[in-house]
Amino acid sequence: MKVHPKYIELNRRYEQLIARKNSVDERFYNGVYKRYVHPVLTARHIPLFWKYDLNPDTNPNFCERLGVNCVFNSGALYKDGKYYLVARVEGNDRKSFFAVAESDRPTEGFRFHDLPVLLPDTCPEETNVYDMRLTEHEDGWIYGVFCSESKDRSTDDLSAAVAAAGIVRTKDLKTWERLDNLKTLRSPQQRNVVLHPEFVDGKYAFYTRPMDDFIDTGSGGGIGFGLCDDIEHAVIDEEKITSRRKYHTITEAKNGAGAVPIKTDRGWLHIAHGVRNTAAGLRYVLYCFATSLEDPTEVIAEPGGMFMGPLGGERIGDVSNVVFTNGAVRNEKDEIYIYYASSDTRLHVASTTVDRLADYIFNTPEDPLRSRDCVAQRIELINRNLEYMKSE
Ligand code: M1P
Repeated sequence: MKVHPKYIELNRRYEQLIARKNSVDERFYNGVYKRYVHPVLTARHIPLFWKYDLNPDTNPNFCERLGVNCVFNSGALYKDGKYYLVARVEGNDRKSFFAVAESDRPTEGFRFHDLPVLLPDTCPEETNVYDMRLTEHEDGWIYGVFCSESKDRSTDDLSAAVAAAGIVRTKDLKTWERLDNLKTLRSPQQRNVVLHPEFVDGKYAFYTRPMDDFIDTGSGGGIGFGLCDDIEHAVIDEEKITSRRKYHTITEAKNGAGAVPIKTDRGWLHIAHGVRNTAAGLRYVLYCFATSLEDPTEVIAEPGGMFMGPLGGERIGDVSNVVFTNGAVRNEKDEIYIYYASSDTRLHVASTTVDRLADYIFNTPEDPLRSRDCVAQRIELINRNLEYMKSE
């Protein structure tokens, strides 16, 4: 093969990037999870042959033909010793698509499969797709539930859009079968829909995020939950709001499910996202809660405030002041890896264990919802510590 000299240089840099070791970022400590120095996926992780025409006869200047802007919100799966990410890749043309990257290590070495995912074209109106959650369901399939976005044709507003939940399934992350989009009879729009990994009352169970509008959730009260009989033509009649948006909290503007919940002896552990408005625009953070094993709609613990917010360089990107997750995995050592994106630009990893995450969720006090009560809560901790320090 005849190659451009620039290709040789860029390919050497690309291979160095994939081989780069990651390490815990020692500047950060909270006892709950570890952050890492390098992101696990960025636009630089995109193979050169996705962007350049490699033939010097047709590309003598070695110009990018199809650029990629960023790689971020990723579904995640741990299977047979391998870590899989189904990332949201956004081309220079603003359209997002899905691509699978894999590694045998959770924090480094992710390499994209040769081809991105070409979804079966069942929705002619669909313009954009993003944020796939991967659920290894007890029925034997791996499901991908994602946002399917179409133009809202009911108005003249050029940027008006409609968000729905698209559903695909696969056994090998290579061949994808498209099912009908989820229909929620009482909510006009949906984003951040997650399929629960087990049947509930013999039915498929979804966490939903009802919205009146594409950006504003409007009367959508928070994270919903609904059951359906037929996953191939999924319809949810009744959505029960299980985790409400609350005034003057991190979920005041939006409250959406994130990663597929992790089952433990003490309950289902959820890592979700909350959004509040600020003078500088929306701020997205992660937060956690646990639901009962007997009834996954019953919240049994919810620490006050955020679990993770954007830090340092994570604050800056195409949509600044955002951390977002749609994928976390647990391995056989009970380690948990949370794949989170910062500012809609790049994908990072944080690590913890089942025990630590449960300790955080069950032993962090709830948000008392008023400044005065927050101070009282903190004084109680301080007084206990002052007493303890005297006793030493
Ligand atoms: O830009 C921040 C996030 O905005 C949307 O999330 P939500 O529906 O909660 O507002 C999504 O577009 C998400 O991909 C994005 O990261």
